[in-house]
Amino acid sequence: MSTNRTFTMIKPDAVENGHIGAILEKITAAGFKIVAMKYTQLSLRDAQEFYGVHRERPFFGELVEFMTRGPIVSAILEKENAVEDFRALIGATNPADAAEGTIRKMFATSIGENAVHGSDSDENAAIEGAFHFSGREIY
Ligand code: RTP
Ligand code: MG
Repeated sequence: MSTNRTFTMIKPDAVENGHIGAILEKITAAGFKIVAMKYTQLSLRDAQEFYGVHRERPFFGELVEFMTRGPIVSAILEKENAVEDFRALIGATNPADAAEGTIRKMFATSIGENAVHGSDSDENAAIEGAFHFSGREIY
């Protein structure tokens, strides 16, 4: 398996609840290398574009409002099998269904406010990473 990349955000709920340090610790302890990272806040337009695939879903308005209400940490992570392994590390979308020890089980509060994002494919990881970072911000 070749080393590759995924994209993550620590969402506004986890930032508000003071979990940035604990989540980054879990990520690096699991073997992910941080190759880009920033503390930022999404504009309405950013969030609508980033989650555009969910535009027709009933929770879209709520999702955009949540993702823009405060700062986030966004990062590009590198590891063998990064996308799949990171999805396993964060756990199911709904923390009630997430396995013990996963980031969402530990830090998420609801299906909507679920602490972290993880890309769902190599293709989307590349698109999402490029949405948040220029080439000069990736090391
Ligand atoms: P993400 O994209 O943030 O990593 O989450 P995911 O793949 O596990 O879930 P996805 O289906 O892509 O949904 C994106 C985000 O929308 C919010 N959501 N709310 N209220 C609801 O029923 C509901 N369903 C999804 C969550 O914040 C979810 O992570
Ligand atoms: Mg998703």
